[in-house]
Amino acid sequence: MESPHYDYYPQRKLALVLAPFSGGQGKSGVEKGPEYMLRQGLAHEIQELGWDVTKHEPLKALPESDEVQSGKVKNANLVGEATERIYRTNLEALNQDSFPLTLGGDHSIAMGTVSAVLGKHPDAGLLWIDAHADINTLQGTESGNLHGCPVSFLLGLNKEAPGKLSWVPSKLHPSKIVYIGLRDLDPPEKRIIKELGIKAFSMYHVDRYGINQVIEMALQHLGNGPVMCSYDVDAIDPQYVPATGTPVRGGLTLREALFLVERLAETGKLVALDVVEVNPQLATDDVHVVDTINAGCALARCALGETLL
Ligand SMILES: [Mn+2]
Repeated sequence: MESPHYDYYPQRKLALVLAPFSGGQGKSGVEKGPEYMLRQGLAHEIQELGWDVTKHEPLKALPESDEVQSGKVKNANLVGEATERIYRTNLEALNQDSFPLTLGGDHSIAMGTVSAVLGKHPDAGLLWIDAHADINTLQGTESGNLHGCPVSFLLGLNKEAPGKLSWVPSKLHPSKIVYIGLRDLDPPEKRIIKELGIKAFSMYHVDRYGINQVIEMALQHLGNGPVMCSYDVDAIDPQYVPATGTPVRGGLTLREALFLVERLAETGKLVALDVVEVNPQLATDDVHVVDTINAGCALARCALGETLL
């Protein structure tokens, strides 16, 4: 493997953005993800890879709960407030030529991180690695949990965004997102993906072509511009990552999961990374916590230049 370089970050500055947020779903504990990954030594490990790391906490003093409920969607104002703060922090980092690494938190935070990348790089492609498509609309969502909806907001599929969610600029074009790892979609989500012609590699495609060809096809689809990766750890099989809110069996092996980000790093085109849905509180024993936190940290390190040789 070629030693990773970063076309957009010759100075190797990195903004570590902590997003301890759980308002996009119903299980508590996912807000502990960043703290656990930091305690594992992640910031230091990233420094060892040659990055100059600054820490950012945009969600300090965030209201604890949402007073207003909008229809069947839960915590619209809270999610709106949190994601807008994350957006501002990430955009500022990008404008200062810092790589934003955002640690979640649930996946609703990607409304902020992806919008920031598209604000800085309007031609950026988005790689969404996940067991779920997270593309439910306000009409389509069964649960009302906004962590299942960020992509629909980014694409502008909701005519009217409730409450404080109205800030989301919806600049993502359907041709600029590619999914990898899908295996648990709601029927309306499958319809949207087909109708919009969104490139999606499910676990079927991983089995059919192998992970190497899947990532090459995904990169080819996104073109030669900058690439952001929003990585939901539930893309990885629960055998390796048990402590996450919505585990689905039959996922990526740990090596496949790490290979994806190793390969992304190798392209030199990576501009931002989210690692989300790490929930140490859902572990049934200490081994589960350790496995999950280790996997989350390894994803970040591999994306930031760690190689096996
Ligand atoms: Mn997700």
